[in-house]
Amino acid sequence: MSATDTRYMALALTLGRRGQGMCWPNPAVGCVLVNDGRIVGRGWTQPGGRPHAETVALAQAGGLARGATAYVTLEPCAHHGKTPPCCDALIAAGIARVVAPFQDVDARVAGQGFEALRKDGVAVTTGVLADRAAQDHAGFFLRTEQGRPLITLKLANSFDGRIATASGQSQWITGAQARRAVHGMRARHDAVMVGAGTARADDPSLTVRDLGIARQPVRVVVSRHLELPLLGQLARSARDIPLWICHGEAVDGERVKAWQELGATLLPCALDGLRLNAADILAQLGQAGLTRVFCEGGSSLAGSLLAADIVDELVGFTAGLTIGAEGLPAIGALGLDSLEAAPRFELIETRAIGPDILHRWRRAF
Ligand code: AOF
Ligand code: ZN
Repeated sequence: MSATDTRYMALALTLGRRGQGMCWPNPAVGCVLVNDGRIVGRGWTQPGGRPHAETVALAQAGGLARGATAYVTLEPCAHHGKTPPCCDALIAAGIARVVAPFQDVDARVAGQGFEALRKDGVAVTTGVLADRAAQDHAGFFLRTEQGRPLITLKLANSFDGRIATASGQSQWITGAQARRAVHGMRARHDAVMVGAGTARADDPSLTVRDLGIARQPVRVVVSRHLELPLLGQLARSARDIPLWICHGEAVDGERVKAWQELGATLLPCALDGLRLNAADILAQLGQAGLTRVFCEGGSSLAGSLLAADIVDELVGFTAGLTIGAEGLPAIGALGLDSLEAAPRFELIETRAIGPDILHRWRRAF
């Protein structure tokens, strides 16, 4: 592995991240073609998952792909899906060498892409920036291997961890810059998820605004009894932007019908005492194809996800005001009996954002 390989792979990873949130259930892959020290093609997985990154980069390079090195952020696919295999396309274009971080976890590929390339005389180097690539593909890996999407839990709260006053006032705790940053984060996820309490209290639209993105994230609302306002923003836009509602199995048939008529997709989930089972919610979302879910609370849903130990990343926006013990806590009861049982996270970033602090944490293993 050389410094040159690392540099071009870093570029391919940056390009691949452009597809995050847009190409589920496929992974967001990046590809850079380099011929004689010159970049001749760049590509990333397109909205909806196709064309694949390599196809885009090869089309750009044309004849200049002959003899080039392809830096791809995942093993090139070997299967005949809706498009022909990328490894065949790389071979046909005369690519001399492929550099990738690791094998694909999709059973249809799983080493067969590398094998086909080597068999045709293409040199293959693996292991380049594998840690970084594993972070970027974490959602795709989790879905493929564990059947659930990656979960980022975002909370915007006061210095003392409150998300509203006792009377429910919450707009606004954090500033405009932090709220804008949230739209950028929503865009990089396949879905934005909230609990029913938040949907009722805030009447959110849960869309990405002012960023000109190719595909809006799915809106997911978790509501055991399907008690959501039929005249709110979510209901009004359910025909245009996907709205999925996770609910308990025994719900009022009229409500089911009303939401279906509005265009929502209903996902029945198993119960866990009085709440929906958090692991089952994620299993349903994984089954439906989601790889990256951005949960924006409220406290009850945040508590369920954390208690089930299925939060992969925490994003906190902390504002310089205090609300006091009577305010609504950001995270509901976890039922811990000792500190050892508390879900722990490792700090990955802190940054001032306007008058607030952004901090990001990743699940400690
Ligand atoms: C690549 N380059 O850009 C992506 C790949 O449904 P299909 O036919 O599009 O295949 C989806 C699978 O292809 C997906 O599960 C993963 O294994 C791979 N994704 N492969 O060579 C790409 N997005
Ligand atoms: Zn492919």
